Amino acid sequence: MTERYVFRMQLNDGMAEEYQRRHDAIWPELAALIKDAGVSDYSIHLDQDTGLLIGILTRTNDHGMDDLPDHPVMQRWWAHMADIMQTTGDNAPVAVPLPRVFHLL
Ligand code: RM4
Repeated sequence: MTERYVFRMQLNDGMAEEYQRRHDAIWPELAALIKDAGVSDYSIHLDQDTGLLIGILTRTNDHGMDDLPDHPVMQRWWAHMADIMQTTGDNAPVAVPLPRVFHLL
């Protein structure tokens, strides 16, 4: 069984090109880490007016996403991204879950 998981993050002003550039060069070890945690079909969309980032992914019910923040590769990626995103202070991006309010199949 899987579920969709949707969350928001916030990009700093003027950083859209840089954010795109860094994600075009996503580290293979980061992609592998995320996939190995049971995540697939992961997209991030950008509101170019406000810098709002919306992450949308599918994850297995027994996903290991909760362990990712402590992983060295994740920690390194977040340190790499911290200058262009809103963070909680320890490099982790502010990431707020967005509950579903509508679904048409
Ligand atoms: C984002 C942010 C997220 C990560 C993606 C790949 O900018 O760092 O935590 O899952 O990149």
